[in-house]
Amino acid sequence: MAVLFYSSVMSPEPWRAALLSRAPGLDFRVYPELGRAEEIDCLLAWRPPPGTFKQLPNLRVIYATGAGVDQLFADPELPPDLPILRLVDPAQSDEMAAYVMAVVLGRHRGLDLLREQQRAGLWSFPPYRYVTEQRVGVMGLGALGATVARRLTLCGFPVAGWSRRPKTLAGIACFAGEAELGAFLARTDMLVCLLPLTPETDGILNAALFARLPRGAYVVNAARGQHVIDADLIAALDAGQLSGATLDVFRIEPLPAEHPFWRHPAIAITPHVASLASPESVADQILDNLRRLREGAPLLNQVDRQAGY
Ligand code: NDP
Ligand code: OXD
Repeated sequence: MAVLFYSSVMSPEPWRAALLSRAPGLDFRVYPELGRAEEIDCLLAWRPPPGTFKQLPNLRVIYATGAGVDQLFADPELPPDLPILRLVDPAQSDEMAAYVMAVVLGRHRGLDLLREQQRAGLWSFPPYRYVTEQRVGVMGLGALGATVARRLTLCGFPVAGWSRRPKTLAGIACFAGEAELGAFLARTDMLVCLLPLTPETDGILNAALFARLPRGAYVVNAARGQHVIDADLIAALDAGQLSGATLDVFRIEPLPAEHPFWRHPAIAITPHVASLASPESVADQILDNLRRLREGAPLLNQVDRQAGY
């Protein structure tokens, strides 16, 4: 069984090391060194270059090197009937929780403002808000969102979550579907987006949604840039409907130099660094799925092509 690895951003070496230390016999190849292409069963990739699928006549499975798979669906050459697998990595969920906690806590305690005061030599008490008064809402209660929501409750924030299907999570007010979106937004002072990008969620962070948040709400998007209607976000910030936003993901990455987000005083930008899957932490699940593929057993963490995630 041969695995072909491709990434334009990650080195193959940690992946090779993590997989081969556990399965020394694994045939691990790195694009564009395909060898005998007909031997390749599994493509392990983020955004394979155009034409890749045509070169792999006996491909049996496509494995995303991350949690999101929208980048694969965006490929017009994606074979229509091959299983798509994604990584569900507890280490990546911890990393995402660390990122969201850093943003939420920093914003909650006004660290940017305090640093500005320090630069001005100013000793002044900004208005105080208790954690119990800062209502956080997490859109998406999947592998990442559920971990983030749980972690936030440990700080004492009142936390709610919104998902497609109804859920029960201890200590979290759970809302589901379009019918409950309004109630979820109305009680949310800090909104964290951890939705997958699908036809249903494309452009969901738009003017109409911002208007349903309490005035002065804060938005954190660590999911995908296409969730945000950029002009609507800027308009909501300029009108004071939103007080600020932290964005980790963008419609075009790297964010073009001329994009107004770079210079907006109420926007904080991070360059798609919120979390990364760890090869060491996911190697066992990849090898388990390769074994399942060999034995014809059901595959784990398979994407529902109908739902798009
Ligand atoms: P999951 O598939 O585990 O969870 C997705 C969640 O979103 C589920 O709770 C699902 O609901 C919910 N959802 C999907 N569609 C809708 C909808 N139409 N309405 C309401 N809720 C919906 O995904 P992950 O948690 O693993 O990852 C989420 C996303 O985070 C990824 O797709 C990726 O885009 C992004 N990401 C960003 C990273 C970064 O560094 N910035 C790193 C990793 C991921 P239900 O539970 O009912 O299915
Ligand atoms: C992912 C990502 O989806 O890094 O894993 O964005």
